[in-house]
Amino acid sequence: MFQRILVANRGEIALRIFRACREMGIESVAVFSEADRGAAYLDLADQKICIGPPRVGDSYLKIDRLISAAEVSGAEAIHPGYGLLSENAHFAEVCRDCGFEFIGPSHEAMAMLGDKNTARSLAKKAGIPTVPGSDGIVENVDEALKIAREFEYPVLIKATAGGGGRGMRLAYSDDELKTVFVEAQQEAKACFGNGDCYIEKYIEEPRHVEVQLIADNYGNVCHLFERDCTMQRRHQKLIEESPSPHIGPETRKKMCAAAVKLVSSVGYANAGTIEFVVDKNENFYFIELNARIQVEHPVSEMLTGIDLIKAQLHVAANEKLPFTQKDIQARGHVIECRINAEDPNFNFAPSPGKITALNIPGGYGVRFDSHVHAGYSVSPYYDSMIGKLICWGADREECRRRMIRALSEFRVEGIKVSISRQLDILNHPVFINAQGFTSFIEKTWK
Ligand code: MV4
Repeated sequence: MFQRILVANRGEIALRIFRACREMGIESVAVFSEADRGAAYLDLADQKICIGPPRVGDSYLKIDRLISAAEVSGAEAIHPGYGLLSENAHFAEVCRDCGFEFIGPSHEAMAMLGDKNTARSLAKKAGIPTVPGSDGIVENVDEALKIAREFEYPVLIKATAGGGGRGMRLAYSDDELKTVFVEAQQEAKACFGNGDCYIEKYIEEPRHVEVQLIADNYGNVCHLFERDCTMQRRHQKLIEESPSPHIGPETRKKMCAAAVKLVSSVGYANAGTIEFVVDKNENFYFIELNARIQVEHPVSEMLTGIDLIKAQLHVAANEKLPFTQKDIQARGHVIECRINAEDPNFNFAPSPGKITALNIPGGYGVRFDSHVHAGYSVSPYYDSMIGKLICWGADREECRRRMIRALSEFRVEGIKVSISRQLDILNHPVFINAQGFTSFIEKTWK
């Protein structure tokens, strides 16, 4: 196992990794920008190195500075966290070429599965249900029209270099398709440097369900069941839960088996998440694979009792997974609410500033993963998420009530937070009766 790991990230996920390292007797190295200088969470690492000015492009995304920090600190491995460079295959390759273990999948697997069209083809080849649609990249509008007529509207145009909702366009008719197809290609070219798009039939009233996976270098692949992420606003997940209330045990079994089969078929190692859309008849379809640890990983940890960050470190150190699938049992129900420094009465606009007072909820079955504290200044330079409130309950209703109680205890002064909307959702009959789909929030609240 490693003696020292550099965490190429910031905030709550950096702290999450420092903590796992501390428990494993591994030294951790923090990096920070000038905007994060003095943040208390940095002192929970064993070393901290300034890597530049506040803008991520001048600090947290600077591969040369991260590698230099790893070099001078004597780190043997680098954990990318999520976001930032976590799915940048070039960064993973540079880490390896410079003699550092990248704590994640190989850069080859990352590049292959990060291309959405390739991932879709690999899923098809592995016999995983995929959405009806084009057989590969669609070159022009005429081809797009032919495919849309074959699979019937509405259809989704997706950028192969996109993901997470970026570079997606919906079309309900030939006229719409003629416009949005070109727009999608142009946006993808501008955003990702690759304008290639493919087309899928749009699964209406979709539920978004993803399966957590962890695989080692010896062919052992385990799932930690699913997470339901249907409660989203503009592709920002607000509430995640497990088990999903939208699928039954049979669908769960098939979905988790499909996820394991796909990852086993492509020789993927470390943590990953396979995303599916589920229609109202519980049919599920492969959408994409996320080759990183995700924000919502604590949901799966609280459901199964498995520490995913520690599992990642074991895999990266070329050890076998310290558990097998039969050791992994789901117990109870888990709900996670992301706590964002955003003003729900001001269209969720970011609300940076100094936290002058903070009361963090607690009690049985309540976990708060956060790097903030009273006196901490939420920076305008970075993502507005200041923490994640995760609750466990013996069943969904106990868990829902516990989350409502915990959110109601949460007190913060100096910034606005997005809690009121989450309380609205948790108290809404559509959520309580699990009748929601991905557009529920945007359709219910303006
Ligand atoms: C879909 C879909 C319905 N049909 N694909 C969006 C980003 C990526 N993570 C998966 N996404 C979807 N792909 C087909 N063929 C529904 C989603 C989806 C979604 C779409 C529009 C607006 C919000 C959404 C939230 C979750 C999933």
